[in-house]
Order: sequence, then structure tokens, then C-alpha cells
Amino acid sequence: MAKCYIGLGANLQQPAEAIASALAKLHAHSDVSNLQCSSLYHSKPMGPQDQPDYVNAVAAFETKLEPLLLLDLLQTIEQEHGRLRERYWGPRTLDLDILLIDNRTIDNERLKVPHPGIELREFVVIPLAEIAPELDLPNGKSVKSLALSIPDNELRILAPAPSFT
Ligand code: A4P
Ligand code: MG
Repeated sequence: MAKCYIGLGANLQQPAEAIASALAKLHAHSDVSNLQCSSLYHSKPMGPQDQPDYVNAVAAFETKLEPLLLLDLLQTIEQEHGRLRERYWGPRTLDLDILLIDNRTIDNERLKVPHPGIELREFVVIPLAEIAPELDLPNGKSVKSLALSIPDNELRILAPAPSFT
């Protein structure tokens, strides 16, 4: 079993509902167990500013899926939400990024783990610290201290973690 952390983001249609529905699909999947999720956060767009604000969250779960099969699963869920990839860092109905898989480092064409953006994104580091305050990244940095030092860029809690029981 590997412990995985993923980032969820959405800024089109009904973003909070898209995230709740992605979590429900993960919860229902036979290879996903012990799913937990941070609060839902409201964030300012990183990248092009002429797009709506985002809803972001970080979830954790255990899985025996190999990393590329996990990526396939997440991409399938993105597709089911009508994900259109039109513009780099542009708006999306649902974006699922693998943040961490245990303490592993993976660097291939389809998958980079840890996700290279973790430390730079308040909408990742702060929700991650909410559910895993004692976690260290594979490079040894403490998630809690990253969360305390990153500018919050107006990040705020929008809603409690969706429940999926
Ligand atoms: N890929 C490589 N590593 C990973 C990984 N760890 N997890 C590859 C997921 N995918 C990974 O991703 C392109 C390719 O990255 C995938 O096919 C996969 O093989 P994508 O999601 O199709 O493209 P993208 O999302 O447009 O680009 P990218 O770089 O993934 O963008 P991000 O990092 O997802 O950022 N502002 C706020 N406030 N909140 C957000 O969530 N998100 C983005 C997109 C921009 N601005 C944002 C937010
Ligand atoms: Mg992405």
C-alpha cells in the first residue's frame, strides 16, 4: 500500500460540486481506502488572471495501484467531468494532480512526483498542512513550516471537507 496525496482544483461550472463528486468517485473505488480530505478553499488564480477564482483541496488515501495506474484513474475522473485542456494554466472543470506517493521520487514523461509545484502554491501547501501537519516532503522540508511561511494570496476556507460516508 502506498499513501498518496492529491491536489484537487476547479474553476468552471460548479467547482465545489466537481470536487465533491471526484472525491465520491475515489471513495467508491475498490483500490482506494482511508480517504480523507482538507476543507475546501477559495483561491486566486495562479497564471492567467482573466479566469474565475478556484476551489482547491488536498486529499489523502491509500492505494495499491502503481503510480501510472493511479494517474490513469485520476485522468479518467477528470475526463468524466468534461475536462477540456485548452490553455496552459487556464480554466478547468476539474484538475487532479498527484502531489506525493509515500517518500518516492518519480520523474518520467507522464508523471513527476513530488509534483514540482507543491512548495510554490499556497492552495496546495496550506490544505496539505491541514490534513498532514507532521509530514515532511521527500526533500526533508516540513509541510507545516512551508505552510506558515508561504504568502496566503487571500486563500480562505470556503466549506468544510465534503463527507463521503
Ligand atoms: N503530469 C506530470 N506529473 C504529474 C502529476 N504529479 N500529477 C502530467 C498529475 N499529472 C502529472 O497535466 C499535463 C500532464 O502532466 C498530464 O498529462 C500528466 O501526464 P494537465 O493537468 O493536463 O495540464 P495542466 O493542468 O494544464 O498543466 P499543469 O502543469 O498540470 O498545471 P497545474 O499545475 O495543474 O496548474 N490556480 C489556482 N488558484 N488553483 C489551481 O488549482 N491550477 C492550475 C493548473 C493553474 N492555476 C491554478 C490552479
Ligand atoms: Mg494538472
